Amino acid sequence: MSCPVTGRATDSLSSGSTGAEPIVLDPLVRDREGEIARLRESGPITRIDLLGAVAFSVTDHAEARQLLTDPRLVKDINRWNAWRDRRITREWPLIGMIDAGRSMFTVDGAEHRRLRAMTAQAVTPRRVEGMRPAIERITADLLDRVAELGADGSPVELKETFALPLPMKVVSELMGVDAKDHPRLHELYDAFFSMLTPQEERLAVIEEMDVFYTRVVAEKKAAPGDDLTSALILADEGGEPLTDEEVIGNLKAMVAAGHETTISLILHAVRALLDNPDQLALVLSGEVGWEAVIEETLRWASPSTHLLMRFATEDIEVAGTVIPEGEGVVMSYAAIGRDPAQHGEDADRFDITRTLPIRHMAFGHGPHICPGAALSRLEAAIALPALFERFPRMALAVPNEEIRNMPVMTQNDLAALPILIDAADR
Ligand code: STR
Repeated sequence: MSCPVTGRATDSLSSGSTGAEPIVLDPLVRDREGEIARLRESGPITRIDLLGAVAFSVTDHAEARQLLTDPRLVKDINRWNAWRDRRITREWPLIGMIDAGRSMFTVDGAEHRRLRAMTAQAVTPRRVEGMRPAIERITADLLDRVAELGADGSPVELKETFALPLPMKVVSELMGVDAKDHPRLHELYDAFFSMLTPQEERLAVIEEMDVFYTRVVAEKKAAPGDDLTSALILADEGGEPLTDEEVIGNLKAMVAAGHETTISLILHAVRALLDNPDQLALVLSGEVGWEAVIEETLRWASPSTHLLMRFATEDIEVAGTVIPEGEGVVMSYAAIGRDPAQHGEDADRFDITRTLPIRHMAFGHGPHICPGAALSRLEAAIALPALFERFPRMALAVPNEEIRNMPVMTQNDLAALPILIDAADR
């Protein structure tokens, strides 16, 4: 069998790591659970092959926690040997995950603190809480549409109708992106993340996103609004405002992150509850709260499968392995969330009755910890109860095993989630 993306043999996909051979990750994600299990078996630090780029994967909670605060690991792609040697170029399908312009996502140290401070200031708990009415309104409107589509008993595709539009509407409202641009943005992000997109097309997509966000920033400069993009333009933390490139980079990062990851959180929570009716009953009766559902989903079905990438600025020894200077390090959050040393021997099980707080790392750790965590939790805490209150007899419209991941290596992205809004005999 050969890989449809690279044309290379994929026989090693199912055999896992043999000795010093890196684990070859499947760009089509045909067996996500199997891949996580193989990573866990060869952790805590193992080598993975991502479409021809070999990197170190961190699979355990303790090592991840340690490395995420280690200043010897940085985001600067110029510290990557493979990039410096031109073994990896813009032709590599995952390049957009690393070479994403100057933003708080791609810099470290004092520069990072400067870029991040203004965003952190802007995404205050008050501002997030202030989004509540908007999120409630958006949720209610989308649910009306779901009800309409499913009224005749036919299946409704919950990703397209609910989980996908919600986060884009919310993050756009926050950042000041116009609703008329949402359909195109959805297409662009689908093409950006899918490993089936020809690389030439992906580079054109990245270019179009840059043009788009450059225009948004220019418009906000001309006519500032009550949005975070305008706040980033106007902020002058210690007399040093952000450059246009930095504003554009931060805007891009926040829309991409706010959109892609929250879809995943909502869809996986719904899927897991519908696949575990006994647990859903505990939630619907009020015995277990939505917070437990959300935190368990983040742990068990981390929206970020592999976070690319950090680079070793010197040899780093961790858990008996040396990560040599210039090598890339990937945080494999999907595996980290399943670490039995952190979550118990049944870590592979979805179980909302775990004691809170569940100390997962789905939002990362250290200086780059997700600045949007509170917003995504709020979105899920509004969307999930609203959905199940509206459709208490909802059920999966296809067997759970038939639900597929998108051909996306870094994100836990479902292709679709068909549901029946009123399955009398669930
Ligand atoms: C996508 C492309 C882009 O224009 C900017 C960014 C920066 C933020 C990244 C985003 C990326 C991909 C998804 C990420 C997000 C930060 C959090 C999110 C990695 C590269 C996660 O999946 C955790």
